[in-house]
Amino acid sequence: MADTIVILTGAGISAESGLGTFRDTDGLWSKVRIEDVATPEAFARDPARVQEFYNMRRTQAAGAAPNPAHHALARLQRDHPGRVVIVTQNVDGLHEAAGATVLHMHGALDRALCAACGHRWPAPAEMRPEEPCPACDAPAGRPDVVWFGEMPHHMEEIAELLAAADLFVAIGTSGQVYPAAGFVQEARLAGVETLELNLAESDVSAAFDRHEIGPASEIVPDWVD
Ligand code: BJW
Repeated sequence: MADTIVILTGAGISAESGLGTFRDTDGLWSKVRIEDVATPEAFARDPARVQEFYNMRRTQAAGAAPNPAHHALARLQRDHPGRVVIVTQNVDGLHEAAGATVLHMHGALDRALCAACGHRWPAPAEMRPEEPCPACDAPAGRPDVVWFGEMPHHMEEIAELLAAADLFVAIGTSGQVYPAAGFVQEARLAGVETLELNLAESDVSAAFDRHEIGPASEIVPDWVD
């Protein structure tokens, strides 16, 4: 095994747990418009619509269980302490449910964030349009997720981890959303080996040294074991 591995996961790793992806046929963005639910402007315009969308997603995630791909990554991390970093764009919590520790670039469905004071707290199952902040009492509670135009989390830490890694692996992500889509280039510039695991070729497959095609529940355990 490579000395240190940085693994980036996307919606594809949770597809076989029953959670829809965003851009596949029948994906979430074919049913709702990004501009209606996944931007700060959408929340300012219609908080009820946005909370309803994320309440639905929170319910779905709470009813989902990790699949063999999540379990395989948790096993890899446990068997190689300090050498496997998992960065996820997913907000579903299935990596943690499998026992892994992950960096959440795009936030988490089970947390709420106060748009007025920045306080974070565990999200109730059903957030209200004017969810009160427990710290400052402003009716400004929103899902603690990263919308378009907002800065993803842990960016400096991820850049340092990528530059110091021996292997970068992207699993189940379409490579259409930045900055995560640029990690493969960052890794290559730093001389890091790159591997993509995906159900199909993605927009950025050609940028990887190697890629394996297949469902995550099969190709991730195969790669780990
Ligand atoms: C399987 C499978 C199976 C299926 N097994 N595989 C540079 C150029 C152009 C634009 C930009 C740029 N830099 C930034 C931008 C703007 C924008 C952007 O990228 N736009 C593009 C659309 C062009 N980026 C941003 O706005 C980001 N912020 C930012 O850059 O900030 C900079 C800044 C600077 C200064 C001040 C302020 C800011 C933020 C992006 C936030 C994305 N948010 C979302 C929603 C999160 C909450 C939620 O979940 O609702 O994140 S959008 C959505 O896309 C979600 C995902 O994490 C993200 C990525 O999607 P993912 O995971 O790749 O899923 P899919 O559906 O696209 O792909 C699924 C894949 O799985 C496919 O490849 C399948 O084949 C595969 N698959 N089944 C294996 N069984």
